[in-house]
Amino acid sequence: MNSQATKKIKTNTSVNIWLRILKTMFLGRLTEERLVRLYHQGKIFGGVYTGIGQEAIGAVSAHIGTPDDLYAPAIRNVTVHLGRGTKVLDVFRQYLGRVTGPTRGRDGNVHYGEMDKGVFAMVSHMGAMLSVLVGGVMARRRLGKSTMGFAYIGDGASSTGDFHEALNFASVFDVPILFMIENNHYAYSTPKEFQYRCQSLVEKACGYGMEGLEVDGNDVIKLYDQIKIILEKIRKNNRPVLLVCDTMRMRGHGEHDDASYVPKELLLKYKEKDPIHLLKKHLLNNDFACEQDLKKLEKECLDEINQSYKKALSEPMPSPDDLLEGVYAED
Ligand SMILES: Cc1ncc(C[n+]2csc(CCOP(=O)(O)OP(=O)(O)O)c2C)c(N)n1
Ligand SMILES: [Mg+2]
Repeated sequence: MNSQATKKIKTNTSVNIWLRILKTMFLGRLTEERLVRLYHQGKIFGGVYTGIGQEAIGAVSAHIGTPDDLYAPAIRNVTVHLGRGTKVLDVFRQYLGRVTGPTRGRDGNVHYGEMDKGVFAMVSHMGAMLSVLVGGVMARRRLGKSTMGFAYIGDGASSTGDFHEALNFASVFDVPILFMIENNHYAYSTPKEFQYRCQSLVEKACGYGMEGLEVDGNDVIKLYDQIKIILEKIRKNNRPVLLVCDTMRMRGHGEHDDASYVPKELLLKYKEKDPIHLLKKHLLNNDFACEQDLKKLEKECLDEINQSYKKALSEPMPSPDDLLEGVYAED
């Protein structure tokens, strides 16, 4: 018998949530790896923009919110959708343009959301979702809910006017939002040195009179502990907070981009800090799980992906007759 199987598995109050986060990261990673293959086989009509290497930020924050909270994911946040309960099946339906999917085949990649799970569909303009989220959180709170918001943006998006307006407005009007910058060092091919001249993006928080913090965005344990503390403060004080998460985009901007402009050493450094690898190591080294458990979990995720892909493929595309339905406001 393998020595791992005989090890006594320990537990603490956080192990269950870490395992749920790991499952979301497995699902996100394996789904996106499949989408990458499908894209290069010419089976996806639109673009494929992945969050491979950045899964932890979305997965941790999705699992930590309450059902009343609102989320505004960006292009790399499949783990926000999956963590809030979207089925892998719906992700494949979306990318394969199926009429059964979240946008009924109107869109073929990231512009989908699930309002019943508190997740906005994104618009592509960098930073534009931030004010939508601020408004959404304010509206829900006026209806008597204790909603707070989770916003995700890139280092590049932090240079936009929309970023400035939304953070300033949220601070002035005490809107409880966790603004997370996923600093993956590149905005398309623009390296961070050409994006900002402050030492760290966290310095921007001070200009809005809000608290700003930095965290390793690939380390689930640190992220979870830090976000938990921040959320308690946000809910208590009704104040927004800026959290800068260091991470790395492990593929090109999209699958049409080979990212040849990114130094190999930088990618190697972050490969060692892969969020899934780090969490698995933590669980195994502390005997919170054994190899077999983790392999089983990963296999279950892969099975779900295989079945979902097959099912989505068997479903119809939208009919040209009603393709404009829902595109323009109806009478
Ligand atoms: C206002 C605006 N300008 C340009 C673009 C084109 N564009 C899409 S993503 C992107 C780079 C985004 O970089 P970053 O914010 O760092 O996010 P990342 O892709 O690294 O996650 C650009 C320039 C856009 N969508 N919106
Ligand atoms: Mg970036």
